[in-house]
Amino acid sequence: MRPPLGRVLVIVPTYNERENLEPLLARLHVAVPTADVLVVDDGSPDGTGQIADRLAAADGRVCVLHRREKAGLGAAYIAGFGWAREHGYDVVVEMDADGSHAPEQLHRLLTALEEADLVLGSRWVTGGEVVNWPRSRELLSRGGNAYTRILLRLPLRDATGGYRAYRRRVLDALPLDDVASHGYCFQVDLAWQAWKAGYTVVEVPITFVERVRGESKMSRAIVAEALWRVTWWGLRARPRTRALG
Ligand SMILES: Nc1nc2c(ncn2[C@@H]2O[C@H](COP(=O)(O)OP(=O)(O)OP(=O)(O)O)[C@@H](O)[C@H]2O)c(=O)[nH]1
Ligand SMILES: [Mg+2]
Repeated sequence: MRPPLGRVLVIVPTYNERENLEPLLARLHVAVPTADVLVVDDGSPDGTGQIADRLAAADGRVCVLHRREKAGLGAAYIAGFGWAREHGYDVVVEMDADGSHAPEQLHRLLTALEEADLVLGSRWVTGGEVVNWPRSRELLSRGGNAYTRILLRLPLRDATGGYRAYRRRVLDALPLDDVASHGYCFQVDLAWQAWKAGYTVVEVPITFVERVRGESKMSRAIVAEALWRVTWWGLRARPRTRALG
């Protein structure tokens, strides 16, 4: 039976996630058997794309979008969103491949989406938590979110997180072709645009577990991009906000 929300597509972007993809999809199929999956692989040198093809051949719920080279998380999701729209999905979920986003908690996001347009899995609301993060990483995430909240006046605790569920109408309305953000700020960008457009954005607590296998793609460049873009958006929006207020 389909959930009342309609057809659900979980997009999983991958770059060198050879050890993580198969166990993640196995967990997802158990947790939400009605959800379909789109793996968006950016030509992973470690063969993740071939593993995804094998999983797709064995299970009709899985499809793969192969992209030639590593072009960043944002671009992978934009391509995945386009695919979801072409294939008529009603709900689109973002989920990392590394196991940090528990498929077992997806039902929380989908339940909340019944009363919302965009649901963010949040580490920094009551009940949310992070497992196995060094203090430095926690400070970076909390600090980045506080900066975003203040500068953009965006009333969200975890706008940088990447475990979320969109209703199709939000993706239809946002100017996805113009989104230039790559890393974490891609997540901020979409949450901010959805919120500015008047959509209902809610947060539900999640338990985020640091990756156990494979390498992080987090880099100084990703943090720097988030910092300058959020600062730029905030400064650009401020005079207008004041003039309106
Ligand atoms: N297709 C694609 N996927 C990417 C790219 N960069 C990262 N990913 C995937 O995006 C997800 C998040 O990347 P991670 O490396 O886990 O980044 P992170 O969660 O911020 O960092 P850690 O907490 O250290 O794991 C993972 O599924 C990655 O494989 C990219 O350029 N292209
Ligand atoms: Mg990760």
